[in-house]
Amino acid sequence: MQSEHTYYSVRMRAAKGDSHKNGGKHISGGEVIATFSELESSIARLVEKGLTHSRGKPEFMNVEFEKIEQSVEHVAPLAVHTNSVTTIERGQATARSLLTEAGVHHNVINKSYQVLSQISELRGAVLIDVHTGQRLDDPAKNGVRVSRMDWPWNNFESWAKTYHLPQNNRMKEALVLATKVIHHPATTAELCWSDDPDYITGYVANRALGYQRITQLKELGDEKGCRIFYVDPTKVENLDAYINYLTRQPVFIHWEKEQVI
Ligand code: WAQ
Ligand code: MG
Ligand code: MG
Ligand code: MG
Repeated sequence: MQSEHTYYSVRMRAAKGDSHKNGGKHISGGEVIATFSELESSIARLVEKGLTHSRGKPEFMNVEFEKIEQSVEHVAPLAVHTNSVTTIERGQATARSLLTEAGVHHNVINKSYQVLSQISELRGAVLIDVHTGQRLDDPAKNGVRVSRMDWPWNNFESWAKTYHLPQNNRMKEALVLATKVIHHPATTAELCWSDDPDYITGYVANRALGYQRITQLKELGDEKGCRIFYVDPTKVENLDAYINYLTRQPVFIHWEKEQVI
């Protein structure tokens, strides 16, 4: 059974025109953790995700796996709340007020939206200094891609049933990412909406507020997405250590039934 305790990080990225490095259009990405026996099906699912994406037909795809040497950390999922809104204006106002509640000053929120408006294409997350509003990550890299996180399906399924939430793979992926990112003490909050033209729900996440879905943050058909991590640099030794956590530390989401009353 030794082999079932060995995990592999599996990653996919798909682009159109050329690879991301050479300025291609980001189509899709995906990252999961698999055991050796799950590798084949995990890879097949990621390839299908990239090949059938609403952002278009890829002309470049890279799929890779590598054995994980670090031990996997188990983290409980953030609590999910849904804020239903009927207009983008209400949705964006809700996002701003949740970010304020999370401790992000409105000047910093404004600065981060300015940074966002100057970016045409993202494949990962933008890191914003929560004290100054300055961008911390290297703009040449088009965002930091969080990796090495997953939520075993059975545990996710019983969680979703208990809370009467849809067993929606997109929400699962986003909640897994948000839970991992917020688990780091230097993350103050996250703001996200999809770059997929057919998906307009996004969220604000924070330790105290949990995962706050907002049902409309952009226009249907819009291919511009957003993922911002508001970072407190005084809570980590240096930026490399923070990015290393995001990209290298393996995390499994794990929900315990006993947590429910
Ligand atoms: N690490 C960092 N950034 C990422 C990652 C990742 N693993 N995956 C995606 N991004 C960035 C990237 O810049 C994309 O452009 C942007 O986020 C949006 O990614 O109903 O589907 O995968 O509760 O299109 C949220 C709401 C859905 C789900 C978010 O994002 C719900 C979504 P997408
Ligand atoms: Mg994607
Ligand atoms: Mg995704
Ligand atoms: Mg997308």
